[in-house]
Amino acid sequence: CNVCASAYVPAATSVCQLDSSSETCVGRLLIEFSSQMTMERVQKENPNVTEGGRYTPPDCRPRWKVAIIIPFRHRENHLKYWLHYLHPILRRQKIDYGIYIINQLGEDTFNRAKLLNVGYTEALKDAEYDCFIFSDVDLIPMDDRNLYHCYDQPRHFAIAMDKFGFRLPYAGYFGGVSGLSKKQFLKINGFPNEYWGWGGEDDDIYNRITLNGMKVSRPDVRIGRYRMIKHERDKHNEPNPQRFNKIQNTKNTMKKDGISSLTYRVLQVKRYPLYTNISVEIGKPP
Ligand code: BGN
Repeated sequence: CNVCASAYVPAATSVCQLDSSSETCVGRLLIEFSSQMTMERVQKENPNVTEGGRYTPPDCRPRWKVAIIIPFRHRENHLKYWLHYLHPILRRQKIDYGIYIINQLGEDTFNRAKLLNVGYTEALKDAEYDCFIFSDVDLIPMDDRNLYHCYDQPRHFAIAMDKFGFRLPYAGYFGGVSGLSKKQFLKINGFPNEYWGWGGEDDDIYNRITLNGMKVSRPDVRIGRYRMIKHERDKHNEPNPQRFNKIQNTKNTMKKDGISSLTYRVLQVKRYPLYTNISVEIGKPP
């Protein structure tokens, strides 16, 4: 009936709230990494996730559209656990999201922050995201009240990791899992591209935030708890000896080094059921 169809106006659904329906947050979670995990199992557990790792809550209007960006190389086993735990958590949180794995091709020195800049840029080619959450692949939240969306100020989520005795290792720590709205991200010219190897890039991002008049927002310490999957030190990600110097210079470097100066080459975009995998060449240290 065409007449009926055109006359039908769907009722405006309400803005997502955590107490608004049956499946809601449960609080503290049991997180362990000893059981065998397979991608097939995780796929069966998450039939509502659509191709490329996308999900939208069916019963409410989400405030944010969130791209979750994971810098990656050779951590397939960690990724299975991450997807196994995070998809159900994000669904309970009623987040509208997409998962982007940014895979650094080749064996040159790893560059986490540059991969995060690539993730920001590539995700925006997919959809109009207005919130970006940057997560390491080995960090699993232990409480689903730690909400994966954006806030008035740049957010630091991973504030109480098991390896640091469930507290911040230092007041300005911004590592592990963090989130910025598109506006916040652009205000700091994105992240630095020039930190090759381990360490300091998160401190540089923290500096960018405070130098631009923002401050970091954090969850309650009882809620921002994380388990890290234990692993050996990665190859080709040695501690960067330049990091001590570089973090002293953020004020001078941030204007030219960032999303404004990003160059890279995408070699492959592959959409899997639970995530989108973007393989990139990002060059090597000068
Ligand atoms: C800091 C690192 C961070 C890292 C944390 C936690 C540096 C810069 C020179 C002091 N910063 O020391 O990148 O996330 O430890 O491991 O090394």
